Amino acid sequence: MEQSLAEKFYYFMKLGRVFELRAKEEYMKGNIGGFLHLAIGEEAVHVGATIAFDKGDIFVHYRDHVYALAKGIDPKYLMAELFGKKTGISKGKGGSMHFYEPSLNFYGGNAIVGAHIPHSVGMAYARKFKGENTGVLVAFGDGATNAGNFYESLNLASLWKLPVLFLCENNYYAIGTRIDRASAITDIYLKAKPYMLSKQIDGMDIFEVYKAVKEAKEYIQEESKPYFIEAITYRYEPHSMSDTGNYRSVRELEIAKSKDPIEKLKKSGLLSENYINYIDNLVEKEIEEAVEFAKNSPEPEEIELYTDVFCEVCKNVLP
Ligand SMILES: Cc1ncc(C[n+]2csc(CCOP(=O)(O)OP(=O)(O)O)c2C)c(N)n1
Repeated sequence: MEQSLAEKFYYFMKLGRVFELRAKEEYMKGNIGGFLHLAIGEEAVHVGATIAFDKGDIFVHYRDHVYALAKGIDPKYLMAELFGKKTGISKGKGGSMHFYEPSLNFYGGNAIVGAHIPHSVGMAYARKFKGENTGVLVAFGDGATNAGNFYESLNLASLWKLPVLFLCENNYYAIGTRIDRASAITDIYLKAKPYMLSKQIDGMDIFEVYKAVKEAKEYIQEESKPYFIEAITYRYEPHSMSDTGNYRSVRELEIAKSKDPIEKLKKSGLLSENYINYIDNLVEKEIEEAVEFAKNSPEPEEIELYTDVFCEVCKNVLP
């Protein structure tokens, strides 16, 4: 059990890292436009949580690539989305921040900080109302927990006993602002404590993330109550491609990288050298194919500018 899980973790963390390193390269070449937020260093949280949450609904912020890959979306369609191509997972219209695949219960990719937290609570309400018991997970950064809608969401989820797991990725920064310059409470899980069960975990250890999310999922489903996890993590890259990242010292980065989740998993002794080499080669090949697919895909047609912009069903809501 441990070994097969470890193998799955390694595959998805490596896939995520190679996907993002390649996306960075293609961005520098001008093949990808708009924003690009990388999650390199945070893979244990993104992969561990997604796999542990299994078939439930997942809402994430703009740092969405690794979550989408771990949810099982083909890297080809994700890379094509970054390239703005018709074959992209959101028809090439959303780009990096708007991956979306409702058939896999993956609801983005959201660009506005914290805006998806109330959406996830709405989804949990709808699921409960319909008697569906799959659970909802919402992931966001530490910066998002300073916004008003974060507290409104905790309040309603607690008041209405909704099965939602709030997952905060505390990577210490909101763009270039360090957590202690923006938040009066820096142990983020304490912000949720008055509302629900809440804990802090090591987000660089994928087994710890997996175990905590799995237990939380069982709890929210069985009790129909919300739960909060703060995962301590770190992003190695600047906030986005347009950020120089010069607000962090070389030493700070070195310390963070010494806790690398992929290296940590390798050292667990659960993976054979053969398996690691096999996956390393496989992932390089998969990402190469994804880039070729993206390059060779057509641009969206002009008419796409007008599709999926307004909700057709909603037209009938107002008289
Ligand atoms: C409502 C809103 N305000 C500001 C921004 C600009 N912005 C984009 S990301 C970001 C920082 C958010 O940091 P955090 O929630 O910690 O997530 P992280 O990027 O660290 O993963 C800000 C201020 C935005 N997108 N939306």
